[in-house]
Amino acid sequence: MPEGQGQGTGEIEGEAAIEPVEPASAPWPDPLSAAETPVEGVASLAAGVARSRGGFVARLRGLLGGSTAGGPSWEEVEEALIAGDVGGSLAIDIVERARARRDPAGNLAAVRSELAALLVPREGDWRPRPAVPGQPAVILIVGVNGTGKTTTIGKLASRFRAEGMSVILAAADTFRAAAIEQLGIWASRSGSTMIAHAPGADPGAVVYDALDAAVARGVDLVIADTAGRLHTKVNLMDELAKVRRIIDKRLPGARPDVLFVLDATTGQNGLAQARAFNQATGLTGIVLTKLDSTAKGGIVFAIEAALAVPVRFVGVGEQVGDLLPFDPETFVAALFAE
Ligand SMILES: Nc1nc2c(ncn2[C@@H]2O[C@H](COP(=O)(O)OP(=O)(O)OP(=O)(O)O)[C@@H](O)[C@H]2O)c(=O)[nH]1
Ligand SMILES: [Mg+2]
Repeated sequence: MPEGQGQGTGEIEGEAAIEPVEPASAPWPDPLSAAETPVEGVASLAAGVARSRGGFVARLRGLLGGSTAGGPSWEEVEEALIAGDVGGSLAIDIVERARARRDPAGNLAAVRSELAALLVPREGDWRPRPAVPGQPAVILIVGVNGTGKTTTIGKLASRFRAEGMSVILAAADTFRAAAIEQLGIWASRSGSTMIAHAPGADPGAVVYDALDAAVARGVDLVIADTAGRLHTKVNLMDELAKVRRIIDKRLPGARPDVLFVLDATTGQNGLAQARAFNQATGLTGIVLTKLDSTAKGGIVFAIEAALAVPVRFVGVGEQVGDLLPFDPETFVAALFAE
């Protein structure tokens, strides 16, 4: 463990010699202090999808928006959808159905409606809930390397702390000491507690201990970080499946949320990733990060259509406030706003 591990972090616990930095007199920070934590850079969805709106959607508008004397070039519409990461076969389907609609509101409206229809219905205002009353709610965060998992956990912890929930962060990315430190900083910022073991420890054991601690203290929510891994590495995917099973073992019937964190700039490979993680862990939701950095927001439609798993949040920046709940109608409206 490097010298100074945990400095400036929240309460840190674990069997493997990570000492609490400041033994807190109260088990939880005053909720007021969490409420006072500035939620910087609160971003709007419209700003977050600005690149996509100016990118593939602007191209669609150019092709379909104006007078369509002689009819639009549907082939180019298909190309624009593919360029926006909607995916090849889906683009063909959308064009076919949009043409068949003969929408009195116009061809752009037809394509917009077909895209919107791909998004899976969901209850609004999602938040983690325990399946068994009295148990903590559990969120397991998974994804390939560098997609924004740990940052998303920090944003989620801040959000739910501000709503008055008590939160434990499980540092189950034991691959690097720096990963534990990074999570510790987010624990401190959000007024959460981190449960960590030493680097190299068994991630399942970290999650098990975090759940134990949550049950013992009546904590509302446990969010587990995991190491980024390539979806093609069988042994690493097996390890993740094991972590998932450990949650069931410690909290039978818990039905944890498993959120797959996808970097929106990844392109169609994101679909293959999502399928592999879904197979290993049974995804219940998706967080699409870095939407601010891409003009290809069409991946949202591709992934929901392929997996029937809802996008729960989108990341639109690096600050704590840059995580927005995903609502299909608002998303489509923001994309197609003039
Ligand atoms: N622009 C932008 N950057 C983001 C967003 N989310 C995360 N990032 C950045 O992406 C980088 C990687 O974020 P991490 O949270 O460390 O990613 P990770 O998935 O935990 O990485 P590993 O643990 O190494 O697999 C950081 O520089 C983050 O600030 C987002 O929504 N928008
Ligand atoms: Mg990480």
